[in-house]
Amino acid sequence: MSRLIVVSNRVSVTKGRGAAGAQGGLAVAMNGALRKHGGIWFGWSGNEVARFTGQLTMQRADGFTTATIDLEPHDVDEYYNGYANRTLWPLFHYRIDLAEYETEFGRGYERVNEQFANSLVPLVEEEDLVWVQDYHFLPLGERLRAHGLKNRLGLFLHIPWPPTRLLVSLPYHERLVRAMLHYDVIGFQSTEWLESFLHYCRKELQADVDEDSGTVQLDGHVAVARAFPIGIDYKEFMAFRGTQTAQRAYERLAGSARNRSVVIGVDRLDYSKGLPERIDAMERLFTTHDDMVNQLLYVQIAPPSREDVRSYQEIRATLEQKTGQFNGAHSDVDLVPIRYVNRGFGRAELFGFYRAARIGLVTPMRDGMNLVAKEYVAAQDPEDPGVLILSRFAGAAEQMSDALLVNSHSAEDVARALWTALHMPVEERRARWEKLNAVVRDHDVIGWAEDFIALLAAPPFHHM
Ligand code: GDG
Repeated sequence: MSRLIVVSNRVSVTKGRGAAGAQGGLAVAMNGALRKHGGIWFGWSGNEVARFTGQLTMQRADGFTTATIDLEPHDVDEYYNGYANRTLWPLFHYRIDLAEYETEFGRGYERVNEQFANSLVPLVEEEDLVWVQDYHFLPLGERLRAHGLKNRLGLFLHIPWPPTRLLVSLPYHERLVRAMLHYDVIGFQSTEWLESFLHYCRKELQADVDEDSGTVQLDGHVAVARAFPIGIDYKEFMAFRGTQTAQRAYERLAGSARNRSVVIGVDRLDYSKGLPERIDAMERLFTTHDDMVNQLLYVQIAPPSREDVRSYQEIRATLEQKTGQFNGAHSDVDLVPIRYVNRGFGRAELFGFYRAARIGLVTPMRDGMNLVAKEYVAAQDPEDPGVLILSRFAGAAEQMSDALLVNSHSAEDVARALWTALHMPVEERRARWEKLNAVVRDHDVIGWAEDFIALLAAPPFHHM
């Protein structure tokens, strides 16, 4: 079996499956795959140094090695806060109004990709499989080839792929996508993103595209693009069931709701997640139906993220203002309808909160997949499950058609779904939940990683 080299912006070692760990599914999946295959997890240390040296910090983890490098502050600004989070993230989430096109960001991004390639190449052995994660490293495959690497190179994109008409607004978009085609395997979360990518390659690059196999040929390179919908670590998550921490969290939320039905949202504080729009939907529901304040409690957990980026500071201010206004208008002396919580919780606690909620409100404006939808389903009581309201603009909607699928842009539509969910009979809730749960259970993150690695290891080489 070939060794595995994983590359991602940050590296995260878990203490083994089922540990109380605060890490998400991706860390668990990468740790699992690396333990199985042996190899190296390579990324940025998270540290800044005055002068870039490319020096590697190697550490032995359980069954594999981590290798990290430090970056200079202006690299972090231009590559990470800049090109990754102020250019690509908004553009790929269809927010060209927020995308910032700065030459310096692009230069920093290319520079850091080159630094990564430089430091990584000496670590790679002949038969190793190299698996690169996400939008931070779209051109890394091409950089590695430029250093003469002949290994199998794979890329998985965790976020959406934008429509061609939006992508062409990015300066040097052709160069970026051409560079991507040096990977052998390119994975997307859903067939929608995959199709957008293939469309771009055909239309803008005049590549030879075979839609059925996902094969893209250009200048003698052959890349295979496929959808690999990511999942949660179902077993790890289910291990929280019946734990004291989960039970206590459940009781704390259910008890304090005082007979109101709990609606829960759990999201990084990000403009792609549709958080202000949720309050608009609540507003619609509360103004069209009397007495909602006695029936619904909406709990939104929203740990801040990317606080150095202005659009994130703005979305936070907007949300604070809207929540305050809503609560001011609809509260009573002894009842507040929205609890907006600006911090993170442990995963066991999240399990308890999900279970206490009659409705899971997952309404991003755009999302690669969305794992909260899957966690919410997994945490439900099979006898008395809650209802998932899911945006049709999340990658997860392709697999989770038994949720109440909504247009997250329409306050009316989301308000209607909230009403329907609140009144849904237990038989229908069970029937929907059983199908959703089967999807979440049978397509977990372990299988996702295995499927990707199998394709990366399988097809013949085409390099010239
Ligand atoms: C990207 C893509 C894709 C949230 N709050 C807390 C907490 N979380 C955890 C959730 C969930 C994870 O963070 C969020 O995952 P999502 O999938 O919802 O979203 P992104 O962070 O935007 O992730 C996304 C994903 O990559 C994987 O490919 O699905 O589309 O955007 O696991 O539970 N975890 C803890 N406390 C919190 O307060 N412990």
